[in-house]
Amino acid sequence: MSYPTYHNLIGGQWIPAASGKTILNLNPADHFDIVGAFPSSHAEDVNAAVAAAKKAFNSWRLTPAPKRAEILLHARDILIGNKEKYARDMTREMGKVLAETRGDVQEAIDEALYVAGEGRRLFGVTTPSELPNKFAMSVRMPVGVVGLITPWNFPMAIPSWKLFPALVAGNTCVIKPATDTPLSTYNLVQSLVEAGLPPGVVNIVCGSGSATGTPLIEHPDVRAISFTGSSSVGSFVGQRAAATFKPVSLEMGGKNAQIVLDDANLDLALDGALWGAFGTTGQRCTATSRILLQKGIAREFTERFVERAKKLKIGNGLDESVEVGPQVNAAQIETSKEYVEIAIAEGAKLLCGGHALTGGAYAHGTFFEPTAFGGVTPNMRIAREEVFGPVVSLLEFSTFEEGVEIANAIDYAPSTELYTRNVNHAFAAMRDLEAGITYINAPTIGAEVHLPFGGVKQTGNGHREGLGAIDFFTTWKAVYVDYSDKLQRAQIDNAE
Ligand code: UN1
Repeated sequence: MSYPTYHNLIGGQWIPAASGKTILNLNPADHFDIVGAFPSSHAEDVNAAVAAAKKAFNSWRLTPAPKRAEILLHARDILIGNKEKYARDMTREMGKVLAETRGDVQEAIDEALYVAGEGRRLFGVTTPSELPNKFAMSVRMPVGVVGLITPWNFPMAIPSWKLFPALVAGNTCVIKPATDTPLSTYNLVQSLVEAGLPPGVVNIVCGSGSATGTPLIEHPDVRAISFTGSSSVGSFVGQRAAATFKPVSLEMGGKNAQIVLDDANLDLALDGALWGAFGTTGQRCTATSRILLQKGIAREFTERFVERAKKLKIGNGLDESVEVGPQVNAAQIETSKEYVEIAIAEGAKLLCGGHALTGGAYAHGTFFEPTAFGGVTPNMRIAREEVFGPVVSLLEFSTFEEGVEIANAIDYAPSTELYTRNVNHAFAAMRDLEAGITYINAPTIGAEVHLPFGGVKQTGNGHREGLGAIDFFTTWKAVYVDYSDKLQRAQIDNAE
């Protein structure tokens, strides 16, 4: 089968990796469908990309921010025009169903509009000086060359969350997309190039985390790193970046809880649970992986949930009737299998699913059945560790307070939700659930681009995408202008 070969983007040129080697990008629904060959890059490719970004920084930082923002707006039009094509490309390389990949492209479209507005804001603050005839202000400055390392589960949205705010703030970028899904990053960057982005402002280097990501993190000319991925890799990224005192934004794992109280609208809670647990085949850091059921509704909810989970149509995401696509690769299938074994060994009850699908239409892909476990207790590993697959645990509790306590007794916390009709419990949950996001009567997935996105505890290190990204991609500079025409010594000449 013939397939296209892609190169790195360095200083506006498409250049093969110095190694001459490539990594194949396969369709997880059909491994005979090769999406393309992408460069297998190493330190020398990274060095060239960083040098190009450093060179471009000199003029990009001096381009007025409203002009930088206009390029984002043009890119947005190009994304809108190509939305269907880019969604299909994404389903082919990542597997999630078309409705979701359209949503992923839409998230980049939304991000472009939101962040372009920052081009005419990027507000700083002025404040009175303590001395007469002296003016004081705080202005946002770009950081410089930034390194962006992005995951495969939101192959266009997450790169856009990082690239667009970094660019509008005047930084230049080197992006390393996940090896499973580089094409969507190419499509995103192509939209910027067509919109008029100058050469070298965004550079793409493809390759593995160890060969490509590590030299990017360690490069002395890279001033900040933004990473989304697993907690184990994130811990490595944070430690390596700390060696050269680079600011690093980490967005990592989840074990998100949906709490359903006895007074909830059960139909709504069921819709939310199925979408939260099995949307994107469970491969979101915001996916619902624990459903906490108050005792009064636990039995009915469980029966109805399992009945509906069994009926979900699994298959190739390009088929519009399919509800659950494949997992992204064989390693993810192994993790799902491993956690099914762990849960059974711990005494949890397999309610549905539990197997990889291998025969017939599934023979050439990496498919896993929507899987639910009942009788799960909070201390079991299946209730504590991230699976990142279509595997959900059902737990029971008695009181609202106990539900919140179980939801909070976990190391990872991007997103939580509560289904209830009781306004007092809703407001208590908004205050007491430990998470970056709390939903009331809505699933754990579905964050909008203009709110802060990120988690607490081991999900992140305190930074936020969306509202908050500009804070990460700028650095404050204090500026004082003394127009007194004499030396004025702060803290001394004006002292009592
Ligand atoms: C992720 O899982 O890493 O809120 C991102 C959501 C999406 C983004 C998820 N808008 O589920």
